Amino acid sequence: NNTEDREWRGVPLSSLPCLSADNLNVPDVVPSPDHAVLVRLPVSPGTVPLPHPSSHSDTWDQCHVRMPCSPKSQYPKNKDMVVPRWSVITEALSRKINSVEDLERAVLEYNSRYISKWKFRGLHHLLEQEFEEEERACFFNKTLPVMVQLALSLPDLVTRPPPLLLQGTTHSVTLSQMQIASLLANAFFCTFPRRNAKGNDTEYARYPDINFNRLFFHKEQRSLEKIKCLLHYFQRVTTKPPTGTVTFTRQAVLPRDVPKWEASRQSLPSLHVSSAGLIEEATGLLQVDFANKYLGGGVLGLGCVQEEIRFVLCPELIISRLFTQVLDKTDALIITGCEQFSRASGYSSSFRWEGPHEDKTPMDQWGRRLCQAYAGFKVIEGSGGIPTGVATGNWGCGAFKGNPRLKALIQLAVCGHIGRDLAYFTFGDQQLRDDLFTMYIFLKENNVTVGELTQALNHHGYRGWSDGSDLFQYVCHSLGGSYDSDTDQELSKDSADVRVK
Ligand code: AR6
Repeated sequence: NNTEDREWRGVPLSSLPCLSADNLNVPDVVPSPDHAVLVRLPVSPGTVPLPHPSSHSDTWDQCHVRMPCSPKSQYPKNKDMVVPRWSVITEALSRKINSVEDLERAVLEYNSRYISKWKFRGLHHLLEQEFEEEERACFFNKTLPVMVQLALSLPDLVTRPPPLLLQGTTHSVTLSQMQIASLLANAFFCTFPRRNAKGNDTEYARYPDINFNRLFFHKEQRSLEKIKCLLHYFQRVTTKPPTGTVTFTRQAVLPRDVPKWEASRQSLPSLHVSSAGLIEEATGLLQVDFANKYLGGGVLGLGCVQEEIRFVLCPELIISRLFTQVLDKTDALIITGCEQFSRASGYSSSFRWEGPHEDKTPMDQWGRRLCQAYAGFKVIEGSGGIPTGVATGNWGCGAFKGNPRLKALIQLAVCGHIGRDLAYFTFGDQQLRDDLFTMYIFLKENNVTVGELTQALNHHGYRGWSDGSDLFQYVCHSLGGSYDSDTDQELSKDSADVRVK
């Protein structure tokens, strides 16, 4: 069909290499000092993986998640007596919970320091005012009791604490979806110790929040919609246990391994640029998370943009917050295998939960869905197959107020350097789609390398051309094109017509 009528430019999306049974561009799941596999291998398709080791083995130190069920987690019952905190948790959650007040009371029994601080106003509003009586009854009588069981099965399901993914290290953790569900149920009941205290000198100051108390506080509609996504997730995993696994890989690039971008002689990748479609719809590509350095950003607060929305549609992503120390500039987190449970519409304040999503993405032999969410583009060592294309968009250009034209060219250069194709979703912006495509044609026709493009971008920065509106014009000019600044008429040296923006 006619290019002008299409919502996309460049190569068709289907031509980009993607994850599939024929292209397993993911590393194998092999236990090693750098890969903690908490399930027993091999896993058999369609059955819930068994935990590994088979009986509980506790570790309570600074390199592992401090588990709520560890006997070392103590709680001052009164002035004179300290008891295992897990026994207080078990007792509090084993009583029948009929209302949000009951839930709040139970949670505060083992978080008594926060009695005057935590208020589950949002959860109250949703369950007691927005939900129909039937939905409310279903939650308190059916879903919640099974969620309690799921949370209290933690010592049987997660038989050793996951290691912390520390800054500067390359390390993976593989968990079953059911183990994640149990950990998330604990986050829902706010059982994780040492994760509530604030302040720079606290043990977990450099980790994201994990207990859900903050999410339950907010009454804004977008927060209630996020809670709906999470309640739907719990309803699903408590009625039909998921059978897959998920691998979380923290990948650190050492300073000496950071590419010399300006010297790169790689050519630019193939480009698909579209004003329609969303990153998460690009099945099989590496789906970029516009991440906060505290992974998940405001997912458990008021945040409701790309990252937070992705995290509530695929709640297993949230568990990365339990063990991922704040990301550094050259760190990436790669999550392979998560499932999407919900559908949604809108964005930010118009975000709405729209109902269940059946995720049909196929799995690999370890039960991981062939879906990867990336906060970084590097190919993981040990991955077979052809590097899959990257699905991305206006990274850094919403909450972080960056310039989409600059961010698009940076991502184009990075993909070129590492040999991945690029699918760029402009989130409805047709002008950006057309400008980017025209710029790309100019770069390709002039055989501009990654290094030359990077030099032009860096030079632009040094010269203080910072408002960005003239970036493509500048890049074109500095790479040998010419333009007439009076008429805004842009001509490349090979007379490609670059529309000026
Ligand atoms: N698919 C394609 N493009 C999208 C999508 C999507 N699903 N969602 C949004 N966009 P933003 P940032 C486009 O603001 O500036 C969070 O709190 C849309 O044009 O999420 O990097 C994180 O935790 C949007 O304006 O990314 C961080 O703290 C643009 O992408 C912070 O925000 C940028 O989306 C990151 O902010």
